[in-house]
Amino acid sequence: MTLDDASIERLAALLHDAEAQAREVTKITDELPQLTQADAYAIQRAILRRRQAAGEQLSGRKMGLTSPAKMQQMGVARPIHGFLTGRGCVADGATLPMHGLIHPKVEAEIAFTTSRELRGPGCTATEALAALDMAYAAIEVIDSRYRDFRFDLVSVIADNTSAARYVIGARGVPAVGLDLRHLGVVLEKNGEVLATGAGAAVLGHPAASVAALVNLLAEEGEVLPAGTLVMTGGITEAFRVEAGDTVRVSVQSVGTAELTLA
Ligand code: OOG
Ligand code: MG
Repeated sequence: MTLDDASIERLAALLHDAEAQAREVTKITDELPQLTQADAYAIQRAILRRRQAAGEQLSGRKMGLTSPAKMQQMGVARPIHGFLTGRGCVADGATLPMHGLIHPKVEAEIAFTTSRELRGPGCTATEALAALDMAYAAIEVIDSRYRDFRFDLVSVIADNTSAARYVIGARGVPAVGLDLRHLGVVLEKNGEVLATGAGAAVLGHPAASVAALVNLLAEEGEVLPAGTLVMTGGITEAFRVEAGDTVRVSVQSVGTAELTLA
């Protein structure tokens, strides 16, 4: 199915408004089961245009469903990408009000900035690795706009891969010299360990996630500019959070990121 422009705008408005009003909606493939992945990315781009028109700035890119734990938890086994805007950025250690969110979950991630432009198709993990600048511990707060946080590949792509808020550790380290596959990652809530993992959980190597992003962007005729912030995807399954919870992600040799929900 190739959606006409009016339908793309209608579905973008539906998901944009659901996000703005913190309201659940029925997943869009219930109404339109033939929607394709290309249709879904067209809806996602239309949401980005709406948000830019409202004054938001693109602040980075994210990959999702890049680890076995996430693929299993959500029942979707293909990596996807979404966008980040400045409105979603929460300072390391800050308090985030639950107000404005529907049913948030947190994820432990490794984030990077890039030092040179990357172009697909055919971008390799080795090329992506050479373009990494700084590495950071990160927390992603995901918040599907779909009822009961249930979706399929096409629906979640259109919903900007459940992106809601994100925390990048205040201090990062240069990525060069890090053994990214073997970096230990610990996700804690209120001082208790919820889950642990390693960099290799992310498509075998976190740089492979950056390369996959570049190749997905190429399908849409886009490049990854130098200086882009990239979140590479949840390393463990995601966990529900409630007001009063403090979440901390520690990435070995890299740093920490912390968030309190209120
Ligand atoms: C989709 C977004 C997944 C990740 O890091 O895997 C994601 C979802 O699970 O709601 O951000
Ligand atoms: Mg994520």
